[in-house]
Amino acid sequence: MKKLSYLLITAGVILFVNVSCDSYRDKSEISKKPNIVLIYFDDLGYGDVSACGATEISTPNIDRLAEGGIRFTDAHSSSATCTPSRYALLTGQYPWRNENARILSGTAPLLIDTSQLTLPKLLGKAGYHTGIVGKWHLGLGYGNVNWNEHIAPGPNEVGFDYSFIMAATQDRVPTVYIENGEVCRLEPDDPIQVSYQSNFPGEPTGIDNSEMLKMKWHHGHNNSIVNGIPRIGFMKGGQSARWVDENMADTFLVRAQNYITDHRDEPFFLYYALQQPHVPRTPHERFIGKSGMGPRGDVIIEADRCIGELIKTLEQHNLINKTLIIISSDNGPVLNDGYYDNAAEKLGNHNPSGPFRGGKYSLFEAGTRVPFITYWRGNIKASVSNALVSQIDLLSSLANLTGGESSGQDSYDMLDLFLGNDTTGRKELIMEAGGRTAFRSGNWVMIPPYPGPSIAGNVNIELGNSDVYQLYNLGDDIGQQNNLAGIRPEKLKEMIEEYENILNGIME
Ligand code: NG6
Ligand code: CA
Repeated sequence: MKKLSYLLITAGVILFVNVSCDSYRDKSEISKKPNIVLIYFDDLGYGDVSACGATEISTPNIDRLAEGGIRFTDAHSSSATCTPSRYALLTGQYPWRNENARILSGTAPLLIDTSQLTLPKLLGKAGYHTGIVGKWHLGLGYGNVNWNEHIAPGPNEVGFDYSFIMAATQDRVPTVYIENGEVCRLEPDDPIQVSYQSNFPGEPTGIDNSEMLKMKWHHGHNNSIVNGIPRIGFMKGGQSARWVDENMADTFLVRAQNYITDHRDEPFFLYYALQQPHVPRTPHERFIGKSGMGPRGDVIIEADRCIGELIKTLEQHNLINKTLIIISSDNGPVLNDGYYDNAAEKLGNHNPSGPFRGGKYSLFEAGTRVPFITYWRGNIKASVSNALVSQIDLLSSLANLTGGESSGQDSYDMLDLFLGNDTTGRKELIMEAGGRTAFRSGNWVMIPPYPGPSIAGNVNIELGNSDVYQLYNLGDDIGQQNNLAGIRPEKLKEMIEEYENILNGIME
């Protein structure tokens, strides 16, 4: 009996020691994991950031991160528009693999399958608390959701523990904030109705009620009027829930700051998806006139200031050395994207596309070449990298950083590059714009022939369409002016083969 109880006690002690060691080890490993803050702009061009060469506008807070971290000069979003880029960012999968990954309406169903691996899911499994604050634009529910009930599936069902979002874009209805699937400040006696087909009888529209507008529409954007701004889509009700555009930057900032404060004692991942400088550009009055370039410049300054405030919050909680900050944009820039806001008229010498051709919607370089900065005080050494980088690689790279599961297919583990321990970038990349794709390999870009206008008239951007193949060598032609397809047939053939192999799933 004595022997037995001795044995039991010994076993118990061993068990106890093992359990406590294990839990200690888990805890210490988790506490070594940095927080991750992903700051994602909407339509910010490479040339819109002073650290990336802009001289007519000043973005001191982004610049501080760029100068103390790694500034990538050849980084790409996966698409020249929003939804596909965000899809790729969160799933690590090329958007052209999913034919529904196109600019979504405000009533579109959730684009990401709830069984798919996502960045927040893998970070959640690796011990992180995960939150999104800002623009979603990846669809909600099963389409045409009832906005007056719990809205699901959405961000919370694809891995985010916390969400405070706008459903689609600032110019699309419904113009309300949604927190963890519930429309904020909604009164039950004033339910929300949304349609992208037809107006609700008696509701004013941009076409019929121009006297109510404080911002005039140029193309599209002439459906329901909210806050004096005509939108895409029709909406009725939910008066108390409607956002005030001029307060949106502050609203998202405060939510993002609160998220950091609430989760300061555990590893967290915050996806801070800024709405600027997408249309409608509505700076708070504190920022009106600050850029001298009209609302587009003013909201870039506003967003830069928000980033400064967010960094202060991290500093106040002593988290700045424990946080990897990544800044980028979902696609290239556009000036007139549907409203008269003087973006083109007041541009002066500013060039939002930097030295690159095209812009948002374009297969040319400025469609997807965007600012990209990694910053981790005390851990990343300041440098500038010319390596070819894609946002699609964040998923596998952050999986490596945090010990999480990675996807393998399109997303490569480039952690060493992102942290400055290696200088080797991607070899190749497929860019997407409105369902069209182009191919990058080394310094070479190949754009297959596509029908359609070469310039999108309304937005005045060269789309990259042509009757013939285009082949550019960015090594000595960064502005894509010399089509070499005719004089380098062997290179063109090689590029087409490599491109088709990837499209057809034949990997090297
Ligand atoms: C386009 C809108 C544009 C913008 C874009 C989405 C019109 C005429 N144009 O259809 O204003 O909302 O969609 O931008 O409606 S994105 O950055 O979210 O992809
Ligand atoms: Ca965008």
